[in-house]
Amino acid sequence: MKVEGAVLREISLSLREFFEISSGGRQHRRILLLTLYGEGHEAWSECVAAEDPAYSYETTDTAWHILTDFILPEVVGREAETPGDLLAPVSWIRGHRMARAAVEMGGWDLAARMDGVSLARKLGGTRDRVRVGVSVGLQKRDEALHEKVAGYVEEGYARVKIKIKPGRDIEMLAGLREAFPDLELMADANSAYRLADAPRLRELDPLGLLMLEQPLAHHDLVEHARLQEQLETPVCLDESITRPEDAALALELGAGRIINIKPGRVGGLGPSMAIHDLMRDRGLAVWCGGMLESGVGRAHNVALASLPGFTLPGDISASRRYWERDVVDPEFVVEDGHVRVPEGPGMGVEPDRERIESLTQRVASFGTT
Ligand code: OSB
Ligand code: MG
Repeated sequence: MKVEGAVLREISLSLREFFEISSGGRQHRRILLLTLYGEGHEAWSECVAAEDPAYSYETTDTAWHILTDFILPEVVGREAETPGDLLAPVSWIRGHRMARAAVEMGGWDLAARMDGVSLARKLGGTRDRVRVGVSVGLQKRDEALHEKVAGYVEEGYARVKIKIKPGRDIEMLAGLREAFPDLELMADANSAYRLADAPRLRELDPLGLLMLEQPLAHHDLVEHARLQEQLETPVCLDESITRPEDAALALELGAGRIINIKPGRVGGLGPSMAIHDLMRDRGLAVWCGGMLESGVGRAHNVALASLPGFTLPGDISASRRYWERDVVDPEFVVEDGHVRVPEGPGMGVEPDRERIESLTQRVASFGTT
């Protein structure tokens, strides 16, 4: 495949609701959308870097810098065998996987369009709809949390994930469990704890959580293994896993039993599938995480989640959970706890070019577009 041109745009989108995790909150998103032109097709992808360097060291601005100053000038105009090979000329760049992933994922959308198949089919997806959950940000009061969760249960989400931090954890979750005894419930700490908190985290065990996501710092794989030894609740890794090699090491150490795969975090769909395969070979479950994406990123996530090893509901919620109006048509909807996997060519939903144009804050173009 040859990428003849590329356009990188930053769009501004406001979340319908403030979203808070242990490291801080956000209302507005500054999202990078990438369009690749080649072989008579137009392919789309999204960079999941956030506004601040809390979840990852990458930000919207570092990704813009790495993409426009280093990656896109090298990738545009070159021939490549596979989407992953598009990045071969910039393999010397250290880290910056979210920036890299945007190009790789655009490459997959292009490859699927060249074959005239859906992205899900191109990746080897086997489902026509995927089970989905919702991620609920920290709420100041339990009443607000219960109300929010009740609303999502009403909308049919297959599981609910609750953000926690010290001071908003055991008692809050125990109250929620009492109110929703049969709900598929899990918690995500976004690295808010230390191994010394193990005795406290053990109090989660009686609550029957599906899993505890990323309790400790991203580098603390050995500490996660020590924690998992003391917990019945399965530990799920998110921030800790940025490469297939991290996943292999985590399994070797026993640092967790589940992995949340976010293609942006691990450098794209190729590495995501490698982690999926590694886990599946060992009979372990993965699920697809989210980064408050627009519909473009969500379309890629849905395609990935259609692979057979994604046996747990993903953080893939309806467009309405995030935005007053999404930037793709049709928007994503949740029915009976599932999102339908688009069947059209490539990511299978149409970018709303007029709306994207009206939300655009800056543009950089490369090659023939
Ligand atoms: O840790 O999974 C996370 C959002 C931003 C950054 C990190 C995380 C999240 C979420 C939201 O939990 C998932 C979604 O997009 O719905
Ligand atoms: Mg997480």
